[in-house]
Amino acid sequence: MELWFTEKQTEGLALSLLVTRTLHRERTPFQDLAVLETVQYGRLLVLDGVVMLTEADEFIYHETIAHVPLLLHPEPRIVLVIGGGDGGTVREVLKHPSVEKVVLAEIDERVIEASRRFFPTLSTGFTDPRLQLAVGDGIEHVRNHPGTYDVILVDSTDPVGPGVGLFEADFYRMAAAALRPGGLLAAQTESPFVNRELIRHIHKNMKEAFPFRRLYLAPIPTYPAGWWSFTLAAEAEVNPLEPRILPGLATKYYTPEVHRAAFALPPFVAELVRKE
Ligand code: AG3
Repeated sequence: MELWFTEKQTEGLALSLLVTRTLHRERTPFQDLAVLETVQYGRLLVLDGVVMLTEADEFIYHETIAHVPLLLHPEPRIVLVIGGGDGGTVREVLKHPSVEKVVLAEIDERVIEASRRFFPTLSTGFTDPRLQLAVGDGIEHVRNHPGTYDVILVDSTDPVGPGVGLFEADFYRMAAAALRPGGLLAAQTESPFVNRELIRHIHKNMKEAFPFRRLYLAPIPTYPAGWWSFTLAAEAEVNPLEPRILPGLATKYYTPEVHRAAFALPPFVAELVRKE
């Protein structure tokens, strides 16, 4: 008998992966957590029935959310990752020699534990002395740390369950206040193909706290519609097309050319975030 995991991505769209084994399943205090072995994409991390990552395509997402803002900042030293308990984003951030400290504000400790056990290639950063775990609410964390961070990365779930507040104007206001002068925020902002109204809504919510916002794109095969957006946000204008070059940065997706290409928006996507 074949066992298929299916994420219902929208009312009328689903992604299915053939599963050979359930490696782990638990009800954490926050959500339903599963680790499955798939035929096509290796191990799969699922929270509340939603794909968080697979071993096969996680590098695209994690390199894109981390290297784009870190290489646009002149010298990122203190970095905050909100969510991202799997460690993939932290792994990428730690590739930057200028980074002295990364704080991981993940609300669900069980995600960190599951990644340590089942995703050794993602959780490599958990033993790095530059990493500080701040298990708890990311919103509370930014509220309590004004003027602290060079870069904030919002590696959240979709805006349902524990992740909702991370898409609201109040959060963006506090996140902007948690940045040091010249600081940058980058957030995952859902699919430009099937979450169009949501992207408009997010940018509207960001507007007041972050006068400068730029959408950028990457293909993520296991996320809704296979095509994803991120948003770079800052208080003042930055030129997103001139990343620093970091010699020796080991990546499988990110290059300076891919970086520049990520900011090229087809008209039907640009229209979502056009200033009124
Ligand atoms: N990022 C999860 C993005 C949301 C995916 N949405 C979906 N499959 N419907 C967090 C996990 C990677 N660190």
